[in-house]
Amino acid sequence: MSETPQPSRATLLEIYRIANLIQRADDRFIELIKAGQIAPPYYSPRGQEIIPAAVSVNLLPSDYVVTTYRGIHDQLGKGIPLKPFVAEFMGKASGTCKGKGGPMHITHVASGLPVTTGIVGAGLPIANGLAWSSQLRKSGQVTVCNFGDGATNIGAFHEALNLASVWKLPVVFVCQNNGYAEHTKYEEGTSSRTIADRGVAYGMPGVEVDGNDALAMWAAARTAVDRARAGEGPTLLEAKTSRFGGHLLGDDSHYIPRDDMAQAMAADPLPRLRSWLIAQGHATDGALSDMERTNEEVFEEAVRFALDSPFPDESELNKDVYAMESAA
Ligand SMILES: Cc1ncc(C[n+]2csc(CCOP(=O)(O)OP(=O)(O)O)c2C)c(N)n1
Ligand SMILES: [Mg+2]
Repeated sequence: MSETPQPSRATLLEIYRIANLIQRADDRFIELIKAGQIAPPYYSPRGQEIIPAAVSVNLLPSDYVVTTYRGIHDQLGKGIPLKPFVAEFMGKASGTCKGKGGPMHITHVASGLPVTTGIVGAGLPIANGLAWSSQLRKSGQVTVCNFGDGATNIGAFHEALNLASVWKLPVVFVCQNNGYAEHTKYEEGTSSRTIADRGVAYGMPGVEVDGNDALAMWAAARTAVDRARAGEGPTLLEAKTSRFGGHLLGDDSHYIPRDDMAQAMAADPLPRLRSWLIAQGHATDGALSDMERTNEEVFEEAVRFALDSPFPDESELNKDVYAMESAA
């Protein structure tokens, strides 16, 4: 674990609680899919939980988070309410988007989650728009924009970083570098040694950080969020992490060397954080077990709520989809 600055004990426990909730959600979604109870396309964030957990404890409820199809960790980190979250994942009428977003487009404006996109790189210019709006309104809100390493080879990434820097937008770009874009290994698709270097090219701090180290991730996020909130402009964080499986559930990940996968899983950041919290005297094993049990119970309640909810009615098909001209 890295050294200073140090988050409070309460913050560390909150990071663990969020990361454990993400893991619980991920395990349960995979179980439900494998049992044939639901059949969504599923892009697991397993291995990447620490990033949103450590970023989100630095955010205010009014701040914005933009994410992608691999986004349940970011949504849970931002504090999306569990029942309508799980219902949206299952495409149910009681979901945050009335079942019309589905697993890849879970949004919830009230939680500060206005955009979840399946288009690689598309979130960045939209995040700039949100940040620009905050800047014009002088609202003090910060926008965190999450995306993968593959997204940094899309034109929109470069245009967005340039404009955010020129206009000193209050945005934190968080590249969750899991080493793969679908089946393509980082080195085979990306020319620069690090993604962080690309931030420097656009005149903003480009920070490489171990996204699996809760303290390092928390400190990097805190600096970037503070900088954005103070009106000093954007930061690009490159959070190094690992994907514990294929691109989506059902992909056997044959293209990832078995040794690499085994090594990543052996360094699972969650048990590492758990043992560290106990060793440092921040929590007892019993207290963490209680926390894990509570996460399991509240998540299970949300699963039951979602399974029992109906799908949207046919009459909902065109509602909230097109901007209709008023008949009056
Ligand atoms: C513009 C665009 N091109 C291609 C795709 C197909 N696609 C979906 S996910 C993905 C890989 C993205 O990798 P990365 O940005 O590293 O994110 P990760 O899946 O690793 O989180 C690709 C190429 C897409 N959705 N959008
Ligand atoms: Mg990736």
